[in-house]
Amino acid sequence: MNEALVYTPEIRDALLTGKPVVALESTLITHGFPYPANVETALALENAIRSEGAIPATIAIVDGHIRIGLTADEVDWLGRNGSEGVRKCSRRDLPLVVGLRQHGATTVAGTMIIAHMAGIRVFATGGIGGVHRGHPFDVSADLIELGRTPITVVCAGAKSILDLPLTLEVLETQGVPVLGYGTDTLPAFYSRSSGLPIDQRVNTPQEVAAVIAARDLLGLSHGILVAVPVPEADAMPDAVAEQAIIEATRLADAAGIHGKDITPYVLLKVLELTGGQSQRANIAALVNNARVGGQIAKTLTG
Ligand code: PSU
Ligand code: MN
Repeated sequence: MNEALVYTPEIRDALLTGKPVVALESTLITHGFPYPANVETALALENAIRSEGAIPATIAIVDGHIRIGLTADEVDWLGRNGSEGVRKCSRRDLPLVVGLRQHGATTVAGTMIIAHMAGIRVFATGGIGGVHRGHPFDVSADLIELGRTPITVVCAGAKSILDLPLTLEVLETQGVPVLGYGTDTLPAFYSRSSGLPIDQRVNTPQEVAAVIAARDLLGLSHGILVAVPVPEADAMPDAVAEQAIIEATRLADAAGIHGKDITPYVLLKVLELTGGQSQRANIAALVNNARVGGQIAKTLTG
């Protein structure tokens, strides 16, 4: 056990006794959805993981302490504080928040680093960061982290606020296998397909586990991306999602938003512009990914 981290008793026991654990990020709570949908979603994800017989570990930083697992009250506190008093934490932010005893919500990159420190192998989320449309030098730290930290990240692809072809190019350069879970193409978050080919289709948690085992056997240390299409019933018409994304991206440019603020700004604008529709697709994708993450974690420990 890494004693620099603070575990809930349930997760400490699970890790010591080899039970399946799935990590969850906290940026989607503080910067992804408005209150109270953020808190409801975070708790729904924990329940989805439990329904598969695995244990959820929501990761965040409270007063400089890295927490592996939060209570429901703490999730509520994070959700109410939102982006105000809580820093969005990728790799470069972690020493700042820990060293200066701040509060932090972890991104995909931040969550991967901490999950790896904790000995957790699977992490479920919604969309990963990528290369921003029209800003090819704004490459999310998520992609670089996937290239160097051996965590399996279950996602619904990436939102088309990103340049998806360039995002796949960077993943290739970083040596990250992109598995399509029951699909031959990269899912585009709100819709089931971007039309872009993935590296390999897999259909079962056992196949994902076989790829993870081979990565370890070969002594490779990169992450693996498992991309799961949003459930059919909750997918959004491409044109509706696309129009909202174009408008949200235009508003971000016009407002001079840049750096780490772009993704949260665009996500919340898309949500406003499409009302309940994008939120429903978003939550459905997250819950579905949490279930798949639970199944993969169970297969790894079974
Ligand atoms: N994409 C989503 N939902 C999210 C994020 C991305 O559809 O909540 C969050 C994740 O925490 C991701 C981060 O790791 O945004 C990426 O931010 P950036 O582009 O600044 O690296
Ligand atoms: Mn960026």
